[in-house]
Amino acid sequence: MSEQQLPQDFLWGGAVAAHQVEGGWDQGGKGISICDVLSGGAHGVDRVITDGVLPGYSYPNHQAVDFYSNYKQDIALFAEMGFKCFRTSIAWTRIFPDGDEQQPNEAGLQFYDDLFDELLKYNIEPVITLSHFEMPYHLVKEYGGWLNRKVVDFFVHYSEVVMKRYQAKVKYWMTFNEINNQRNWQYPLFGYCCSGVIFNQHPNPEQAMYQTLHHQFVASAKVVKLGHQINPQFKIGCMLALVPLYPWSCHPDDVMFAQEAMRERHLFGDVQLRGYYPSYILSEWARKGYQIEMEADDQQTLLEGCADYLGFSYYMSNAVQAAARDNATGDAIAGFNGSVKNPHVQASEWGWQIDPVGLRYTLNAFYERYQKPMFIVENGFGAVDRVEANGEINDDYRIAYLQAHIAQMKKAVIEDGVDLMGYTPWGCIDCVSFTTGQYSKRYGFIYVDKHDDGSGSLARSRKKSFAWYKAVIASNGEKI
Ligand code: P53
Repeated sequence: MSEQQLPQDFLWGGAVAAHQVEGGWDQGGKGISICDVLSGGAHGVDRVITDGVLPGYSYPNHQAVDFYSNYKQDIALFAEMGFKCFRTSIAWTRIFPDGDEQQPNEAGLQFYDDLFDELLKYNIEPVITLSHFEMPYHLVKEYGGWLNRKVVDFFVHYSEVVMKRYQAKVKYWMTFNEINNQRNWQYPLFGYCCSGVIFNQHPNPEQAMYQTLHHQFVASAKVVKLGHQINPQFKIGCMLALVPLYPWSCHPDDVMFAQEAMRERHLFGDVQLRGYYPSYILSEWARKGYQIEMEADDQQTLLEGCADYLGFSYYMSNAVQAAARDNATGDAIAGFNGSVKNPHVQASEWGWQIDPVGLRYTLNAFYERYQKPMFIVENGFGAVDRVEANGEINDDYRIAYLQAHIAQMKKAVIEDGVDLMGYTPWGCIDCVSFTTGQYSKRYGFIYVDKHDDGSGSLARSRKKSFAWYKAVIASNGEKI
């Protein structure tokens, strides 16, 4: 590698998740997943978690952008942009519709065989998340989600089936998408989508959150270990939402408070990449009197199942202030205690604070901490796009956002020496927003004609950013 360039094998690509693009929610023997019971919302209007699929609600994930039927055409467009990899997830409910079966659903397995073959046809590496907010609804109703230890075995069984089946097709895996979102337990959607648990419904919500997490940490470690036995070439990562929490000021109280607040991020990497619970969390549990149930060999399991790399999403930074430490807003994005608006950065229409330098800062902070390869598996700009009379979509704002972030990413790799595997912008094709359920919050290089009221032809078209990103990849990031 020349010192001025990104590595030649750098994995440029794009990212989505099964439930946000596939649709076909009841096709091919698929079971109901937790995102099939989420209504549509908007900025400031929460999605409703309904008790099963009910009449009178609209469920945007049921159809999404119908990638289930259109994946061949969509992958051809990814190939046209020059993708080296494509990140998506396997919908657990296509493989085990209820989650607690012994035998998998062959039609679901075949679907992903075909999908991966289509990618490999163009030399696009699949990068696969095992659990991206789409656990079987049955496991929530019957078992209470991940708070129940039995779910560990169901997940390990599912993971074993798919890792064995696709061992010759998929090399890059991740266990749980944004496992740390549920740390914001005040906001029901996060606990529900990460784990199928609404923490506020438990007498001690925070303790329930840590117990739930413990089960996922153990499951993640078991899957990493098992995956390496199935195919020693596998690279299995953890996946965190990395929103750095800056100190509001250089007042020592703010700096100390920001360090404490960052434990809301660090805990997850500390356990999954180092293999043990850090001292600060053990002290917190002792101080609060929390009893987290663990089995005798769990500590050994965590040590033996350290993830190979840190996959992460980066969209924004946040700031925290010691004096505001008791304000928990319960807000989806800035819901942490002490969160305050940063006056030095702009925000998107949805209030996500735009901070490209924060990406370089994050890459360095986490590389210094773990010394393991990193992979930016989500980054992007959710915006309303306008189709011109001539059909063009001039998304210069999206190009500007990605350009600025890629420039900082290059500094982190080239000037700072961070070991970075690749970059997959989020929602490379327009898809259903996770937090709001909207179609109108778009991220794609590829526009999909689909709207919040459910109308639209589902036709695909190339935005201005499509040609721009194609040139970025072709020049390995030289031309941005
Ligand atoms: P939407 C918070 C902070 C960073 C990333 O989100 C986040 C969140 C919300 O959990 O989520 C990721 O569609 C998530 C994707 C999601 C994407 O961000 O609400 O992994 O599933 O679509 C963008 O704009």
